[in-house]
Amino acid sequence: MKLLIAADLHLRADQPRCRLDDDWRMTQTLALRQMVKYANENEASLCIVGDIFHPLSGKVPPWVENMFLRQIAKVKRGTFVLAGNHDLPNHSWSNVHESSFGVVWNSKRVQALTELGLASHFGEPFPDDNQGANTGLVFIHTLVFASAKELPPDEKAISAMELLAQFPNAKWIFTGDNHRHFHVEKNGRHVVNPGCLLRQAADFKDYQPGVYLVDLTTEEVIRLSIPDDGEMVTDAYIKTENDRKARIDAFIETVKTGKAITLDFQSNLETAAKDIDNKVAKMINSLVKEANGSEG
Ligand SMILES: [Mn+2]
Repeated sequence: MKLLIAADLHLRADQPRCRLDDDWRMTQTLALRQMVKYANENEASLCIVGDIFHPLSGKVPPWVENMFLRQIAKVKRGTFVLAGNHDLPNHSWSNVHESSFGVVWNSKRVQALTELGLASHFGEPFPDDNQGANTGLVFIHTLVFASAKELPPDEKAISAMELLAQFPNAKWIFTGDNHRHFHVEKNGRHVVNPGCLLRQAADFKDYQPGVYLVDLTTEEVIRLSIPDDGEMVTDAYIKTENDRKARIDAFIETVKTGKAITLDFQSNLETAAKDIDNKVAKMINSLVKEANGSEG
């Protein structure tokens, strides 16, 4: 049996700030199409280990839901899913019918990952009637890193080794949440984390998104790339934000050092407002007006 392991699709209507695509909808459609193509040409079942959709509200517009449903309709050997933290409003399964994941769940185009292995929706306990509990497969949406030295200090993250220790009966553990892919193998046991489907942050510019093809019989694990043009990822918005911060810092510094400052607070503000960006200038002008108003 072969599985195509994907996670963290983060499908969304709004284009991420780091993306320069002319047609964000088409970019997402092509990525989904490639994922489905990989599943079919390898005769694999598609397994999506959480975060199909992006907004933390769990809700995307119908066209995003339909974009996903129309593509997975072509999968020949079944699409299996579980909900990630982005899929459930307030991270609770009790809200599933308020979510876009719920639309997918009720569509009959997907099956539960509990049919293949031990699986639970984000934040939910593993169900008692877990049909696939004894297959040696575990599917879980939780933050895992390949090694202990990569663990961020302040997050609830664990290492692949810790995860293997938590599930001593698992031969394969498939994870979602960490957007950077890895595959760790230890004594014939595996942790496979496919990472994101498309780059959605500037620090992923040099990252190649993809999925894993896993053959449970031969134990072969193959990384397959999802085409995603690195030129479509920019950090320009970060520079713009930094420039803006630098201008505000310069203004504060001017005020602190008293350089070019008169004793008239209002004229100081008006002078300063000329040098800074519109939003702050407007804010200062409205404050000046408010101050004038309160005098009168
Ligand atoms: Mn995610």
